[in-house]
Amino acid sequence: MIQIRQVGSRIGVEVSGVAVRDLDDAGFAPLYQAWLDHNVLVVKDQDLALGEFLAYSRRFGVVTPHPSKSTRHPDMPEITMLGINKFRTDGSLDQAIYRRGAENWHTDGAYDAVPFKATQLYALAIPDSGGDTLFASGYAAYDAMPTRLRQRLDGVLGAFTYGGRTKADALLNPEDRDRPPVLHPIIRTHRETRRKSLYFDPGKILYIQGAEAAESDDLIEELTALMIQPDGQYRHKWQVGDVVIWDNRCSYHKAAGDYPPEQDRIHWRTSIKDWDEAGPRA
Ligand SMILES: O=C(O)CCC(=O)C(=O)O
Ligand SMILES: [Fe+2]
Repeated sequence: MIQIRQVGSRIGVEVSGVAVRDLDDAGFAPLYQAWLDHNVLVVKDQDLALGEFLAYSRRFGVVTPHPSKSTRHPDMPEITMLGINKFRTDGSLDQAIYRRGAENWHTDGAYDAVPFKATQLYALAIPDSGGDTLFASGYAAYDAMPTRLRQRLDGVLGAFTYGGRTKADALLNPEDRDRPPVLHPIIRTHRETRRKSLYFDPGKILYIQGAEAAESDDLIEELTALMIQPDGQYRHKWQVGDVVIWDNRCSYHKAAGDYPPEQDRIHWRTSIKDWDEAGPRA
C-alpha cells in the first residue's frame, strides 16, 4: 500500500510502499505531483540496478551527464558516483570528493544556460553517523524577501559560473574550467507550479547584472543571509535504499559533510534537465 506523508512543514515528502522500478504512468503520477508540491521527494526501501535507477530518473526529464567527468560511472556517464575514490593512492583524503556539496547551500547546475531541473540520489552505503543532506525551500526564501528587495530584483538577472567568485572547480577537468558565466532571473516563476521562488547560489553567483560592484556585493550578502528560512527546511537522514529527488528550480541543498571519512557514504546521482531543453527556461 502506497503511503505519502509530509516530512517538513514547507518542504519534503516521503513515500513508502512502492517499488519505483515497477511503476506505470498512473502509478508515477502521484509521486510527480507530490514532488512538485513539496520540492523534495523521498522514496524508501528501493532495490535498484544501475539501469533501473537511470530509467526511473528519466521519468522526471532528460538525464544529462554531469560536467565533472572524473566522477562519472565508467559504464554509464549519465550516472555520477558520490563518495567513490575518496582516498588518493598515497592514502590522503580527497576533500573535493569527501566534502562534495558541503561547502555552501546551493542549487545544482546554475552554471548552465539551462540549469538542472532536478537531481536524484540513490543511497548504496551510509555511515553510522553524520552524512545527512539538508534542504531548504526557495519559495520560503521568496516569501521572506522584503518588498524593497523584491522590487529591486524583479526582472533582474544574476551571472553564475561553476566555481563562482572563489573558483572552486577542483572536480572539473582543466579543459572544462573558465566557461563563460550564464544569466538567470533571480526571482523565478516555476514553469509547472507557477509559484515564485528566489533562484540563488552564493557559491556560483558572480554578480547581479546592472548593479554597481558594491551594490551587487551587498545584494549577494543580503540574499545569502535570507535564503535559508528556519521553517523552510528539511534534513534528510539517509538509509540504504532511499531514493531522493529535489527540484533545483525552487530549493537549495547542502551535504552535512560531517561523517567519519573512513566509512563509506556512496550514492548514485542523476542530473535531470527539463523536457523542453530548447524552449523557455523552466
Ligand atoms: O551528498 C549529498 O548529500 C548532496 C551532494 C550534492 O550537493 C549533490 O549531489 O548535488
Ligand atoms: Fe548539489
